[in-house]
Amino acid sequence: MFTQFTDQRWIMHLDMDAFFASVEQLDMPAYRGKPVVIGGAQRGVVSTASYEARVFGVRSAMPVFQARKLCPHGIYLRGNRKRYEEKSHEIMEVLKDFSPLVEAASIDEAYVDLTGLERVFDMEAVALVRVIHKKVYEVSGLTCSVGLAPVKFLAKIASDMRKPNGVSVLLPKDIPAFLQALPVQKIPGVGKRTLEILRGLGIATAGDVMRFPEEFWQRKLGKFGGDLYQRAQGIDNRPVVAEYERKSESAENTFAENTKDMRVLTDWLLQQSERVGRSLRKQKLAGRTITLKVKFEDFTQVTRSKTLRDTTNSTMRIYEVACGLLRELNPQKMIRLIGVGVSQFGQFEQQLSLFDIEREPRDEQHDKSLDETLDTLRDRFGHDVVVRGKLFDKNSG
Ligand code: TTP
Ligand code: MG
Repeated sequence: MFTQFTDQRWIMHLDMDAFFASVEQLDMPAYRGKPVVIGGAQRGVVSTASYEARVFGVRSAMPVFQARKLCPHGIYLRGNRKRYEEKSHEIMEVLKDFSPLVEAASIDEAYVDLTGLERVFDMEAVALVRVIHKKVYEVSGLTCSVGLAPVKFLAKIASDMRKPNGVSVLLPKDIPAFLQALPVQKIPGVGKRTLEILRGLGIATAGDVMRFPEEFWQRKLGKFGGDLYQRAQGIDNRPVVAEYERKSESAENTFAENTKDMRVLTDWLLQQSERVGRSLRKQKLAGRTITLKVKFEDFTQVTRSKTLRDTTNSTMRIYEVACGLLRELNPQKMIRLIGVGVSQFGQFEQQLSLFDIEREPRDEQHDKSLDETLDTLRDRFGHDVVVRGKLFDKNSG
Protein backbone atom coordinates (compact mmCIF):
# COMPACT_ATOMS: atom_id res chain seq x y z
CA MET A 1 0.00 0.00 0.00
CA PHE A 2 1.41 3.39 -0.97
CA THR A 3 0.38 6.36 1.08
CA GLN A 4 0.31 9.86 -0.40
CA PHE A 5 1.90 12.48 1.85
CA THR A 6 1.88 16.24 1.53
CA ASP A 7 4.67 18.70 2.28
CA GLN A 8 2.90 19.94 5.36
CA ARG A 9 5.23 21.34 8.03
CA TRP A 10 4.73 19.51 11.33
CA ILE A 11 6.12 20.49 14.70
CA MET A 12 5.62 18.45 17.83
CA HIS A 13 5.93 19.93 21.31
CA LEU A 14 6.47 17.64 24.26
CA ASP A 15 6.10 18.59 27.92
CA MET A 16 6.62 16.11 30.74
CA ASP A 17 3.82 15.79 33.31
CA ALA A 18 4.63 17.11 36.81
CA PHE A 19 8.20 16.37 35.86
CA PHE A 20 10.25 16.53 39.09
CA ALA A 21 7.47 14.93 41.12
CA SER A 22 6.98 12.15 38.56
CA VAL A 23 10.69 11.30 38.66
CA GLU A 24 10.47 10.99 42.45
CA GLN A 25 7.45 8.72 42.12
CA LEU A 26 9.25 6.63 39.56
CA ASP A 27 12.28 6.18 41.80
CA MET A 28 10.32 5.62 44.98
CA PRO A 29 7.31 3.34 44.41
CA ALA A 30 5.95 4.24 47.87
CA TYR A 31 5.33 7.79 46.59
CA ARG A 32 3.17 6.67 43.68
CA GLY A 33 -0.45 7.76 43.77
CA LYS A 34 0.38 10.14 46.63
CA PRO A 35 0.64 13.92 46.75
CA VAL A 36 4.33 14.76 46.23
CA VAL A 37 5.57 18.32 46.47
CA ILE A 38 9.05 19.41 45.43
CA GLY A 39 9.95 22.57 47.27
CA GLY A 40 13.04 24.73 47.33
CA ALA A 41 15.02 24.19 50.47
CA GLN A 42 15.77 27.75 51.56
CA ARG A 43 13.39 29.98 49.71
CA GLY A 44 10.58 27.62 50.49
CA VAL A 45 8.70 27.79 47.22
CA VAL A 46 7.07 24.88 45.42
CA SER A 47 8.81 24.02 42.15
CA THR A 48 6.32 21.36 41.20
CA ALA A 49 3.59 19.20 42.65
CA SER A 50 2.30 15.82 41.55
CA TYR A 51 -1.22 15.79 40.12
CA GLU A 52 -2.38 14.16 43.36
CA ALA A 53 -1.17 17.25 45.22
CA ARG A 54 -2.68 19.62 42.68
CA VAL A 55 -6.11 18.32 43.63
CA PHE A 56 -5.57 20.13 46.95
CA GLY A 57 -4.70 23.35 45.18
CA VAL A 58 -0.92 23.07 45.46
CA ARG A 59 0.77 24.91 42.59
CA SER A 60 4.25 25.84 41.32
CA ALA A 61 5.72 28.99 42.86
CA MET A 62 3.46 28.75 45.93
CA PRO A 63 5.23 29.11 49.29
CA VAL A 64 5.79 25.69 50.84
CA PHE A 65 4.09 26.71 54.10
CA GLN A 66 0.94 27.48 52.14
CA ALA A 67 1.16 24.12 50.36
CA ARG A 68 1.50 22.42 53.75
CA LYS A 69 -1.70 24.06 54.89
CA LEU A 70 -3.58 22.93 51.80
CA CYS A 71 -2.09 19.46 51.80
CA PRO A 72 -0.72 18.56 55.24
CA HIS A 73 -0.32 14.86 54.48
CA GLY A 74 1.72 15.48 51.32
CA ILE A 75 5.24 14.16 50.83
CA TYR A 76 7.58 17.15 50.78
CA LEU A 77 10.92 16.73 49.04
CA ARG A 78 13.81 18.99 48.21
CA GLY A 79 14.46 17.42 44.86
CA ASN A 80 17.56 16.20 43.09
CA ARG A 81 18.32 18.25 40.05
CA LYS A 82 21.05 15.93 38.79
CA ARG A 83 18.61 13.07 38.62
CA TYR A 84 16.08 15.22 36.75
CA GLU A 85 18.73 16.26 34.25
CA GLU A 86 19.60 12.63 33.71
CA LYS A 87 15.98 11.72 32.96
CA SER A 88 15.66 14.79 30.77
CA HIS A 89 18.64 13.63 28.75
CA GLU A 90 17.17 10.16 28.39
CA ILE A 91 13.94 11.61 27.00
CA MET A 92 15.75 13.89 24.56
CA GLU A 93 17.64 10.85 23.26
CA VAL A 94 14.36 9.05 22.54
CA LEU A 95 13.20 12.05 20.53
CA LYS A 96 16.44 12.13 18.57
CA ASP A 97 15.73 8.58 17.41
CA PHE A 98 12.77 9.98 15.51
CA SER A 99 14.07 13.27 14.18
CA PRO A 100 17.45 14.97 13.83
CA LEU A 101 15.77 18.25 14.68
CA VAL A 102 15.12 18.19 18.41
CA GLU A 103 15.24 21.39 20.40
CA ALA A 104 15.33 21.04 24.17
CA ALA A 105 13.46 24.14 25.27
CA SER A 106 13.66 23.49 29.00
CA ILE A 107 14.47 20.62 31.31
CA ASP A 108 11.16 18.90 30.57
CA GLU A 109 10.16 20.37 27.24
CA ALA A 110 11.19 19.89 23.62
CA TYR A 111 10.22 20.76 20.08
CA VAL A 112 10.64 18.12 17.40
CA ASP A 113 10.41 18.89 13.71
CA LEU A 114 8.51 16.05 12.08
CA THR A 115 8.29 17.60 8.62
CA GLY A 116 9.00 15.04 5.93
CA LEU A 117 9.23 12.17 8.38
CA GLU A 118 5.89 10.78 7.28
CA ARG A 119 7.70 9.28 4.34
CA VAL A 120 10.51 7.92 6.49
CA PHE A 121 8.17 6.15 8.89
CA ASP A 122 5.43 5.55 6.32
CA MET A 123 2.96 6.96 8.75
CA GLU A 124 1.02 10.19 8.98
CA ALA A 125 2.36 12.74 11.45
CA VAL A 126 -0.78 12.35 13.50
CA ALA A 127 0.02 8.67 14.00
CA LEU A 128 3.73 9.30 14.47
CA VAL A 129 3.18 11.57 17.50
CA ARG A 130 1.25 8.79 19.17
CA VAL A 131 4.12 6.42 18.59
CA ILE A 132 6.58 8.94 20.06
CA HIS A 133 4.29 9.63 23.01
CA LYS A 134 4.18 5.93 23.81
CA LYS A 135 7.89 5.40 23.27
CA VAL A 136 8.81 8.14 25.74
CA TYR A 137 6.79 6.36 28.39
CA GLU A 138 8.25 2.95 27.56
CA VAL A 139 11.82 4.18 27.79
CA SER A 140 11.60 6.64 30.67
CA GLY A 141 8.71 5.29 32.71
CA LEU A 142 7.31 8.84 32.77
CA THR A 143 4.26 10.30 31.10
CA CYS A 144 4.30 13.38 28.94
CA SER A 145 1.81 15.43 26.98
CA VAL A 146 2.39 16.27 23.35
CA GLY A 147 0.96 18.66 20.82
CA LEU A 148 1.21 18.52 17.05
CA ALA A 149 0.69 21.58 14.86
CA PRO A 150 2.20 23.25 11.80
CA VAL A 151 4.12 25.81 13.89
CA LYS A 152 5.92 26.02 17.20
CA PHE A 153 3.65 28.18 19.27
CA LEU A 154 0.54 26.23 18.30
CA ALA A 155 2.28 22.96 19.09
CA LYS A 156 3.11 24.33 22.54
CA ILE A 157 -0.46 25.42 23.15
CA ALA A 158 -1.66 22.02 21.96
CA SER A 159 0.61 20.07 24.31
CA ASP A 160 -1.05 21.84 27.22
CA MET A 161 -4.60 21.01 26.15
CA ARG A 162 -4.84 17.44 27.42
CA LYS A 163 -2.52 17.28 30.38
CA PRO A 164 -1.53 14.85 31.82
CA ASN A 165 -0.64 12.06 29.39
CA GLY A 166 -2.42 13.70 26.48
CA VAL A 167 -1.96 13.89 22.71
CA SER A 168 -3.49 16.90 20.93
CA VAL A 169 -3.38 17.66 17.26
CA LEU A 170 -4.16 20.93 15.53
CA LEU A 171 -4.85 20.25 11.87
CA PRO A 172 -4.31 23.14 9.46
CA LYS A 173 -7.98 23.16 8.48
CA ASP A 174 -9.06 23.66 12.10
CA ILE A 175 -6.63 26.43 12.95
CA PRO A 176 -8.62 29.49 11.78
CA ALA A 177 -11.57 28.58 14.00
CA PHE A 178 -9.22 27.62 16.82
CA LEU A 179 -7.56 31.04 16.72
CA GLN A 180 -10.91 32.84 16.61
CA ALA A 181 -11.73 31.36 20.01
CA LEU A 182 -8.24 31.16 21.53
CA PRO A 183 -7.92 33.33 24.67
CA VAL A 184 -5.23 35.84 23.80
CA GLN A 185 -3.23 35.08 26.97
CA LYS A 186 -2.53 31.62 25.59
CA ILE A 187 -0.22 33.17 23.02
CA PRO A 188 3.33 32.84 24.38
CA GLY A 189 4.71 36.25 25.26
CA VAL A 190 1.39 37.70 26.37
CA GLY A 191 2.05 38.32 30.03
CA LYS A 192 0.14 40.19 32.69
CA ARG A 193 0.98 43.66 31.45
CA THR A 194 0.29 42.96 27.79
CA LEU A 195 -2.95 41.29 28.75
CA GLU A 196 -4.04 44.43 30.60
CA ILE A 197 -3.38 46.52 27.52
CA LEU A 198 -5.27 44.04 25.36
CA ARG A 199 -8.21 43.92 27.75
CA GLY A 200 -8.34 47.72 27.65
CA LEU A 201 -8.73 47.49 23.89
CA GLY A 202 -11.49 44.90 24.16
CA ILE A 203 -9.26 42.12 22.79
CA ALA A 204 -10.13 38.74 24.33
CA THR A 205 -9.14 36.21 21.67
CA ALA A 206 -6.40 35.80 19.10
CA GLY A 207 -9.03 36.44 16.47
CA ASP A 208 -9.81 39.83 18.00
CA VAL A 209 -6.21 40.94 17.42
CA MET A 210 -6.96 41.11 13.69
CA ARG A 211 -9.33 44.02 14.27
CA PHE A 212 -6.33 46.32 14.25
CA PRO A 213 -3.61 46.52 11.59
CA GLU A 214 -0.06 45.35 12.18
CA GLU A 215 1.29 48.94 12.42
CA PHE A 216 -1.10 49.61 15.25
CA TRP A 217 0.26 46.69 17.25
CA GLN A 218 3.84 47.64 16.55
CA ARG A 219 3.19 51.14 17.81
CA LYS A 220 1.38 49.83 20.84
CA LEU A 221 3.61 46.91 21.85
CA GLY A 222 6.90 47.43 20.02
CA LYS A 223 8.57 44.44 18.43
CA PHE A 224 6.25 42.00 20.16
CA GLY A 225 3.32 43.76 18.46
CA GLY A 226 4.48 42.39 15.12
CA ASP A 227 4.83 38.90 16.57
CA LEU A 228 1.40 39.08 18.14
CA TYR A 229 -0.18 40.08 14.84
CA GLN A 230 1.49 37.11 13.18
CA ARG A 231 0.63 34.62 15.90
CA ALA A 232 -2.99 35.73 15.76
CA GLN A 233 -3.00 34.45 12.19
CA GLY A 234 -1.20 31.26 13.12
CA ILE A 235 2.13 32.40 11.67
CA ASP A 236 5.33 31.45 13.47
CA ASN A 237 8.40 31.06 11.30
CA ARG A 238 10.78 30.09 14.07
CA PRO A 239 12.61 26.92 13.15
CA VAL A 240 13.32 24.02 15.48
CA VAL A 241 16.98 24.47 16.29
CA ALA A 242 18.93 21.36 17.19
CA GLU A 243 21.57 21.58 19.88
CA TYR A 244 24.47 20.88 17.58
CA GLU A 245 23.66 23.90 15.47
CA ARG A 246 24.63 26.30 18.23
CA LYS A 247 27.88 25.41 19.82
CA SER A 248 29.28 28.64 21.15
CA GLU A 249 28.92 32.38 21.22
CA SER A 250 31.91 34.69 21.26
CA ALA A 251 33.18 38.19 20.68
CA GLU A 252 36.69 39.45 20.05
CA ASN A 253 38.50 42.61 19.09
CA THR A 254 41.87 43.41 17.57
CA PHE A 255 43.28 46.62 18.99
CA ALA A 256 44.46 49.59 16.99
CA GLU A 257 47.45 49.64 19.34
CA ASN A 258 48.85 46.68 21.23
CA THR A 259 48.49 46.91 24.98
CA LYS A 260 49.00 45.09 28.26
CA ASP A 261 47.20 47.67 30.36
CA MET A 262 44.82 45.63 32.52
CA ARG A 263 42.33 48.46 32.70
CA VAL A 264 42.08 48.70 28.93
CA LEU A 265 41.89 44.92 28.56
CA THR A 266 39.15 44.49 31.15
CA ASP A 267 37.21 47.35 29.56
CA TRP A 268 37.16 45.36 26.37
CA LEU A 269 36.19 42.22 28.22
CA LEU A 270 33.21 43.98 29.74
CA GLN A 271 32.02 45.14 26.34
CA GLN A 272 32.50 41.68 24.87
CA SER A 273 30.81 39.94 27.80
CA GLU A 274 27.88 42.23 27.26
CA ARG A 275 27.69 41.35 23.57
CA VAL A 276 27.94 37.62 24.24
CA GLY A 277 25.59 37.67 27.23
CA ARG A 278 23.00 39.67 25.41
CA SER A 279 23.07 37.44 22.38
CA LEU A 280 22.69 34.35 24.57
CA ARG A 281 19.83 35.89 26.48
CA LYS A 282 18.08 36.77 23.23
CA GLN A 283 18.34 33.16 22.12
CA LYS A 284 17.41 31.93 25.58
CA LEU A 285 20.68 30.06 25.80
CA ALA A 286 23.18 29.71 28.61
CA GLY A 287 26.60 28.09 28.67
CA ARG A 288 28.80 26.48 31.23
CA THR A 289 32.28 27.14 29.87
CA ILE A 290 33.80 30.61 29.61
CA THR A 291 36.85 30.95 27.38
CA LEU A 292 39.32 33.80 27.19
CA LYS A 293 41.32 34.19 24.02
CA VAL A 294 44.45 36.29 23.81
CA LYS A 295 46.70 36.94 20.83
CA PHE A 296 50.07 38.52 21.53
CA GLU A 297 52.04 41.01 19.47
CA ASP A 298 54.17 38.14 18.09
CA PHE A 299 50.94 36.50 16.90
CA THR A 300 51.15 33.59 19.33
CA GLN A 301 47.77 32.80 20.79
CA VAL A 302 46.53 31.29 24.03
CA THR A 303 43.11 30.35 25.30
CA ARG A 304 42.12 29.75 28.90
CA SER A 305 38.79 28.24 29.97
CA LYS A 306 36.84 27.78 33.10
CA THR A 307 33.82 25.53 33.42
CA LEU A 308 31.16 26.55 35.89
CA ARG A 309 28.86 24.33 37.80
CA ASP A 310 25.81 26.05 36.40
CA THR A 311 25.13 27.53 33.00
CA THR A 312 25.07 31.30 32.75
CA ASN A 313 24.20 34.06 30.32
CA SER A 314 24.73 36.87 32.77
CA THR A 315 26.99 39.65 31.49
CA MET A 316 28.62 40.15 34.89
CA ARG A 317 29.22 36.48 35.49
CA ILE A 318 30.89 36.06 32.09
CA TYR A 319 32.89 39.23 32.69
CA GLU A 320 34.08 38.20 36.14
CA VAL A 321 35.22 34.79 34.98
CA ALA A 322 36.98 36.26 31.94
CA CYS A 323 38.77 38.80 34.18
CA GLY A 324 39.81 36.02 36.52
CA LEU A 325 41.25 34.05 33.62
CA LEU A 326 43.12 37.10 32.40
CA ARG A 327 44.63 37.73 35.84
CA GLU A 328 45.72 34.11 36.08
CA LEU A 329 47.28 34.34 32.64
CA ASN A 330 49.19 37.37 33.87
CA PRO A 331 50.33 38.41 30.38
CA GLN A 332 53.85 39.77 30.09
CA LYS A 333 53.87 40.44 26.37
CA MET A 334 51.90 43.11 24.56
CA ILE A 335 48.47 41.94 23.41
CA ARG A 336 46.95 42.64 20.01
CA LEU A 337 43.64 40.79 20.33
CA ILE A 338 41.37 39.75 23.17
CA GLY A 339 38.11 37.84 23.14
CA VAL A 340 35.65 35.99 25.30
CA GLY A 341 33.39 33.07 24.45
CA VAL A 342 30.74 30.96 26.12
CA SER A 343 30.18 27.33 25.16
CA GLN A 344 28.88 24.02 26.52
CA PHE A 345 25.32 25.13 26.41
CA GLY A 346 23.02 23.42 28.81
CA GLN A 347 20.69 20.93 27.36
CA PHE A 348 17.98 23.44 28.07
CA GLU A 349 17.62 27.13 28.46
CA GLN A 350 17.81 28.48 31.95
CA GLN A 351 14.47 28.54 33.64
CA LEU A 352 13.56 30.51 36.66
CA SER A 353 14.54 27.52 38.65
CA LEU A 354 14.39 27.50 42.38
CA PHE A 355 17.42 25.27 42.42
CA ASP A 356 19.42 27.81 40.52
CA ILE A 357 18.44 30.58 42.83
CA GLU A 358 19.60 28.62 45.81
CA ARG A 359 22.85 27.59 44.30
CA GLU A 360 23.89 31.08 43.34
CA PRO A 361 25.00 32.84 46.47
CA ARG A 362 26.18 35.90 44.57
CA ASP A 363 23.63 38.43 43.57
CA GLU A 364 22.58 36.64 40.42
CA GLN A 365 19.02 37.87 40.72
CA HIS A 366 20.23 41.43 40.73
CA ASP A 367 22.46 40.70 37.73
CA LYS A 368 19.53 39.16 35.94
CA SER A 369 17.24 42.10 36.40
CA LEU A 370 20.02 44.50 35.40
CA ASP A 371 20.62 42.44 32.25
CA GLU A 372 16.92 42.45 31.47
CA THR A 373 16.58 46.19 31.95
CA LEU A 374 19.56 46.94 29.73
CA ASP A 375 18.38 44.48 27.07
CA THR A 376 14.96 46.13 27.00
CA LEU A 377 16.39 49.63 26.75
CA ARG A 378 18.63 48.58 23.89
CA ASP A 379 15.83 46.82 22.06
CA ARG A 380 13.93 50.04 22.24
CA PHE A 381 16.52 52.71 21.74
CA GLY A 382 19.53 51.07 20.13
CA HIS A 383 22.75 49.61 21.37
CA ASP A 384 24.64 52.75 22.34
CA VAL A 385 21.97 54.34 24.43
CA VAL A 386 23.06 52.70 27.65
CA VAL A 387 26.53 52.03 28.92
CA ARG A 388 27.07 49.89 31.97
CA GLY A 389 28.52 51.94 34.80
CA LYS A 390 32.04 50.91 35.70
CA LEU A 391 30.91 49.75 39.07
CA PHE A 392 33.35 46.95 38.90
CA ASP A 393 36.68 48.67 39.06
CA LYS A 394 37.81 46.08 41.56
CA ASN A 395 38.24 43.75 38.61
CA SER A 396 40.04 46.10 36.32
CA GLY A 397 42.69 47.47 38.65
P1 TTP B 1 6.52 22.59 34.03
O1 TTP B 1 6.48 21.82 32.75
O2 TTP B 1 6.05 24.00 34.03
O3 TTP B 1 5.71 21.82 35.15
P2 TTP B 1 5.53 20.30 35.42
O4 TTP B 1 6.23 19.46 34.42
O5 TTP B 1 5.95 20.07 36.85
O6 TTP B 1 3.98 20.08 35.34
P3 TTP B 1 3.03 20.02 34.06
O7 TTP B 1 2.46 18.64 34.08
O8 TTP B 1 2.00 21.06 34.30
O9 TTP B 1 3.89 20.26 32.87
O10 TTP B 1 8.00 22.61 34.60
C1 TTP B 1 8.87 21.51 34.47
C2 TTP B 1 9.73 21.34 35.68
O11 TTP B 1 10.52 22.51 35.89
C3 TTP B 1 8.94 21.13 36.96
O12 TTP B 1 8.71 19.77 37.22
C4 TTP B 1 9.79 21.78 38.00
C5 TTP B 1 10.63 22.77 37.28
N1 TTP B 1 10.21 24.14 37.58
C6 TTP B 1 10.98 24.89 38.46
O13 TTP B 1 12.02 24.44 38.94
N2 TTP B 1 10.57 26.16 38.76
C7 TTP B 1 9.41 26.70 38.27
O14 TTP B 1 9.07 27.83 38.57
C8 TTP B 1 8.62 25.88 37.37
C9 TTP B 1 7.35 26.42 36.78
C10 TTP B 1 9.06 24.63 37.07
MG1 MG C 1 5.97 19.81 32.39
